[in-house]
Amino acid sequence: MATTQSLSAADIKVDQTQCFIDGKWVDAASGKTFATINPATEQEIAQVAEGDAEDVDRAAKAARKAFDSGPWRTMDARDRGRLMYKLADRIEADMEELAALETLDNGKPITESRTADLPLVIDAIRYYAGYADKIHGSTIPIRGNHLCYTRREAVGVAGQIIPWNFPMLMTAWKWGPALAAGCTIVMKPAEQTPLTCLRMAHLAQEVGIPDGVINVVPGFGPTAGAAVVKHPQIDKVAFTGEHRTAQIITRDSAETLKRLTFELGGKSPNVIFADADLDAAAHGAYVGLYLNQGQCCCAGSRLFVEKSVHEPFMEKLTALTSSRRLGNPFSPDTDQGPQIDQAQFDKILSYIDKGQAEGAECVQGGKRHGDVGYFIEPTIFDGVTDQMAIAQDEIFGPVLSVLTFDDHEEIIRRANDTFYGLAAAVWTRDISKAHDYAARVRAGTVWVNCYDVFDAAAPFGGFKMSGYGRELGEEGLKAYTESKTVTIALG
Ligand code: TXE
Repeated sequence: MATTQSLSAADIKVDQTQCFIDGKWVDAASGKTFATINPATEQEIAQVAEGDAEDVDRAAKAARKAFDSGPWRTMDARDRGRLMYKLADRIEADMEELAALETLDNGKPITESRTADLPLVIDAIRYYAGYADKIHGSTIPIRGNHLCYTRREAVGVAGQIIPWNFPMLMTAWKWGPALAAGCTIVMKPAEQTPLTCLRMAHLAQEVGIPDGVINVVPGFGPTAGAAVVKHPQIDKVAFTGEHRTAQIITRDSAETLKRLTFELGGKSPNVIFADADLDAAAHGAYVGLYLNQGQCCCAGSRLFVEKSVHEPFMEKLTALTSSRRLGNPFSPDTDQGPQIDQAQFDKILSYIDKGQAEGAECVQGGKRHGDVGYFIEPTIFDGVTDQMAIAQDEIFGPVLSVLTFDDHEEIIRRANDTFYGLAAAVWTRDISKAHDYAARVRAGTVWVNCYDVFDAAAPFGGFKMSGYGRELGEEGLKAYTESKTVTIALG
């Protein structure tokens, strides 16, 4: 393969485009395919099998068999862990190729694929591999002459539905705990970005993860996704995406009472107090919003700046934003690639129009970049007020809303004035202020004097409409287990 210096879309091999069911690569039962598009060029990369209910049914039956009759759940837990370590090693060995495939399908800059996505993917799988043989219950002293203990057992077949913003990372965050717990998997990757998930399935087979343990059915949400949600042999659904889709999933899964975990959107408040290190805070605000073209569920898209430092802070932030280089995601100098597709591109531009119409001041960007590919200039709106659409809605693009505040009590109230609750951040040198904010802000993750710090060991998930359940860490693992209580009469 060419080095990333000279890499272009034509150099990247796209070998897996079919459904992966019971260890076999197969066309969709309908024979239908759909195009996956390179968002930097708007050109088709490949045709991919368009799975539907029939394919999901075959995948669910294969996963059920692999769970009920083994070998996965019945395998020595330490051997399961060993296969997961092998998968992580295999991904590491193919890191350059996987990073390039991710950049091709998603548009994210190659430097980010290589230095952020891939290392986090490998870390998540290794972290959970280490858990495989450490999942256990406890003994409980109950009344009478009894021995009572709990077992932590795999929940069964896990249906996993993921979005397009971090395709490989979302695959790893979902496969890691499921595999460690002994679950088998039916995954539906996002229709915009199926390629790296399919490549990972190929690598899983190569390292010896048994047939039927991991099944991947590419396709669309209302067809393949809905079939996963409704399938009676699937025990749990783990979903990352929009809250409206989660509401549909909740309704569709009611019949079979699936265990559900949801990681949804956000409108995360990033609060800069006047006593903060303003250089660090400006950098945190910049990364916290623009990372991944602004397509992060935890993007710090409501930036609150204490009024007394608004001017110097904005100077630093706009200087950083002006230095941002947009363009070919395969260039190692590129900071920002295209948005994922036409629909997201149109949605973001419509919010830029709304911001202008509502009277916010667009101090940077605000337009399409170039005339090919879904590129949008990094955009900053100043003078935003709480009720404007750009302060309320998840834009999921490189559009930052700047608001100002005067005091501590006011900012706690305003930070919480959203129906989301995924993440929040605060920048201050005052430890009491930081602790008070961390305790009172209603969000699943709070960053103090930092942003976007992720670790496979630290739980991640939302309050309110940002979801329920947690991914990562021990809590993420528990979501793939059931607790069983065993009571034995003694004599
Ligand atoms: O999400 P969807 P979309 C937010 C973000 C974005 C908006 C729309 O604001 O602008 O959602 O993005 C599958 N049954 N986030 O339309 O539709 C779908 O095929 C079962 C935040 O891409 O939620 C895909 O695999 N599955 C978010 C996955 O759900 C269904 C990341 C996500 O798609 C389905 C992405 C159905 N009825 C978007 N309908 C985050 N939290 O990071 C769709 N899907």
